[in-house]
Amino acid sequence: MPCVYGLILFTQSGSNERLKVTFRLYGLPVNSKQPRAMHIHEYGDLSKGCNSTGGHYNPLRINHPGHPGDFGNFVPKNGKICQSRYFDATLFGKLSIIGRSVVIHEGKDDLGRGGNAESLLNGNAGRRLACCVIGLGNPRN
Ligand SMILES: *[C@@H]1O[C@H](CO)[C@@H](O)[C@H](O)[C@H]1NC(C)=O
Ligand SMILES: [Cu+2]
Ligand SMILES: [Zn+2]
Repeated sequence: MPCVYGLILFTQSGSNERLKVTFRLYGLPVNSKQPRAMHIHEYGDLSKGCNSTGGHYNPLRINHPGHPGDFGNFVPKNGKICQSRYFDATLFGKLSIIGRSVVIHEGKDDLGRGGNAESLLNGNAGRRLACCVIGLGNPRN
């Protein structure tokens, strides 16, 4: 399994602004164009590695890929994923993602079109390569 490492930065200037997510991930196979799914998972619990982060964070009890942390698929370039995108997840209020986790998967997210029950839960994205807990950063940095 590749050793994926790096940083994911979440910034949102207010509860009515969109969340900007900057991915800087390294360590994927250099010559692979394999799309990798990324999601926010329910628990910030790494006691059994990425396996203890639970399923997708799904506060509104809806189907995949409608979850706030369904980031979709990322195709690495030279083993790296370096990009910023806006998403509907939030750092504010009851639906805050702080304390939850991000998981990058081995495979591609079928975006709910896989034709089975798992597809509407997790997009059949396969094994978990790496994960991290979403914590608070110092605003003065
Ligand atoms: C997590 O689950 C995978 C797949 O079931 C397994 O291969 C792996 O050993 C597990 N890792 C840990 C840390 O439990
Ligand atoms: Cu996931
Ligand atoms: Zn999902």
